[in-house]
Amino acid sequence: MTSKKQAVEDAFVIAKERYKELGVDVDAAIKAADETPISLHCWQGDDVAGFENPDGELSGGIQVTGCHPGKATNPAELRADLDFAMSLIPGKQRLNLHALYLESDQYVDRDQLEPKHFANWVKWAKAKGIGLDFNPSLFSHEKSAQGMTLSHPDAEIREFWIEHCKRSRKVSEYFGRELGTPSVMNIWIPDGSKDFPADRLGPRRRLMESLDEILKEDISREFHKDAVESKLFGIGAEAYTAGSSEFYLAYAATRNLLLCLDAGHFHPTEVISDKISAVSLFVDEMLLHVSRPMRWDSDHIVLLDDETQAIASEIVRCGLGQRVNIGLDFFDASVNRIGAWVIGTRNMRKALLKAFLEPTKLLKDAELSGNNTKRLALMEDLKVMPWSAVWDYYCQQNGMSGGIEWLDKVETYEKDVLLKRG
Ligand code: RNT
Ligand code: ZN
Repeated sequence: MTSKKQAVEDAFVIAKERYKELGVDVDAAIKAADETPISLHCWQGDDVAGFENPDGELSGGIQVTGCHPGKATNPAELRADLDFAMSLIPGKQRLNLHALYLESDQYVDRDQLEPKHFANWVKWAKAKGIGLDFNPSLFSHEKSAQGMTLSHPDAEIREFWIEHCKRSRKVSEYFGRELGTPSVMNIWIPDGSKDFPADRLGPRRRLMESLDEILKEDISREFHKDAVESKLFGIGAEAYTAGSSEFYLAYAATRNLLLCLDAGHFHPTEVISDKISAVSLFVDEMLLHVSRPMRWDSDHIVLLDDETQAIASEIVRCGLGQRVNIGLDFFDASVNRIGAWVIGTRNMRKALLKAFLEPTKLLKDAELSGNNTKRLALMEDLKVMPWSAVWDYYCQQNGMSGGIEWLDKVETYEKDVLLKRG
């Protein structure tokens, strides 16, 4: 009987032949998929709680549901869980941190944040050889309780959040300097209104002015990059959000910032895969929050579904690998949180591999020559090409299985580690 390892290799050889017929260089595709960084979001590990005030309430119109036991309750636990999750996912990874995940013996308010509060994260990232990304946290705080931060009519409250964002840029710059890879810092604010506002312009003007103030100091892109994230609505901000799509698209384009596209932040039939090409013509770089909205901005775990595939395919077809930063943004507390990271991140990586395995030129040639029958036939045929044999081989090369062998390990970890947490 052939060993499992041999079977994976045999299937790979056959798959390679099939792709060769289409002119696809499988080894190059594996390499490209492997080297595309995916930034894991720390907040899947503890339901967006963080360490500033772990018992505080999550607010700002976002919601985590579920009560699966064993969430990380301190930095050591979160890093252990991340180490474990990351060991089950192939390819280049980064970690995306929120300001809430600071470490200090005393309470540190948001306007007091300093790079030193993240020294342990930097040490950890250095040891792993990965980059860090960052986010100021403008929610879960008494000064955001009215659902307004940078657009608040009270100048004192705006000042507080401006200071928080300025300090966050310093933390982000510190990440970039220490780790030798720029940190992408994403500003998302919950600002909005539950019911129809009388003034839609005022908050947007104040938001624009606050952002301009935050961005005053020039920081080299070698270390730090600023991104802004739009949103259609939030819980309690159903009628209006100050930072809408038009607002931030124009803002990013005029201030030379990165635009963050979150898959759950648009009208239900709108998809970010269709926005990437358009935005690429006017904005240098993008950040993606790959997520899965279900009926609303529900932040479900990323699936290998049509939209995840379309996002990856757009990045590859448009040749935007260097200009699109891939981040994840989902939080599900109804399943094992490490399993959530592993499933969602592996799905993103699978989508990238499938995208790189595509004979893009064949498709585009068919389209250009007006042969849309061939285009459709090819696209459909690609769905049943043996990409999973390539995936299995790729995982095997990385010392892991392409299937769900990781699940046994996660279940053991749950029993031995997670369920023993207080
Ligand atoms: C909220 C935004 C934002 C957050 C994270 C925690 O709707 O998507 O990106 O999910 O910053
Ligand atoms: Zn997001």
